[in-house]
Amino acid sequence: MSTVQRGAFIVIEGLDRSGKSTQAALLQSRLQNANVSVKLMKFPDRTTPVGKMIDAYLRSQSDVDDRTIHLLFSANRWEAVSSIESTLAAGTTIICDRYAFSGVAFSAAKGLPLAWCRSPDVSLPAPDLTLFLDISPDIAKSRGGYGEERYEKEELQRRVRNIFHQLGDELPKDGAGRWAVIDAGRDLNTVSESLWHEVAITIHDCTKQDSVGKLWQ
Ligand code: 2DT
Ligand code: MG
Repeated sequence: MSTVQRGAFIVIEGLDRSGKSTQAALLQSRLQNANVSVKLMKFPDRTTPVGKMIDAYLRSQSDVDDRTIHLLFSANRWEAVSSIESTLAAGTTIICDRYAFSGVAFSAAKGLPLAWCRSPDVSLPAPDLTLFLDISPDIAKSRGGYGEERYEKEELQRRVRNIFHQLGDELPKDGAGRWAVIDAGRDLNTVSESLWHEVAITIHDCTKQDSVGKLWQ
């Protein structure tokens, strides 16, 4: 029996309005054109029962205690783990719009202790590559649609950005599990080219590894 090379687990992180969803879709079609099997995922996944509670909270239709909502965001990732693992094992690359770094950054920016925020996500599948779309909160704000949901406030986004950088600084700049900072204040095509460059390296390297790593352990 021939073994299938596993897919790469690629996460896109960044502030609201940094272009994550647009770039994830561009990356998906570019990979498809290159005959790479690819699946798009996004967290929070608002379609599951847990995701529906998160959605109501984000749209301010419900109030949930800070620690409780944090654990729901984490649960929303854990409920996807078997699907992530089987997708990668089947040779399909995952492009994931937000992940555990958003989980820690937003809750810690609200004032919860960083170590506490991290712990429920420890040992989730570790991304092979995290692309951090870095943008200043004032540029993000000027992109429109800002302020519709909870968390879309400049002062909070500033704190979130700092924590993202702190989390990224702990990760390697090269090799497995690396964190790549992408200047997302540039035009769409330039950003897309940068992402493509990073992704191509990871997909190439990833085929040499057996299984996906575990986050923060
Ligand atoms: P979107 O705008 O991407 O739908 O995100 N968030 C996200 C958290 O607070 N914790 C998490 O674990 C995740 C994945 C970031 C909606 C908001 O939810 C925040 C923005
Ligand atoms: Mg949003």
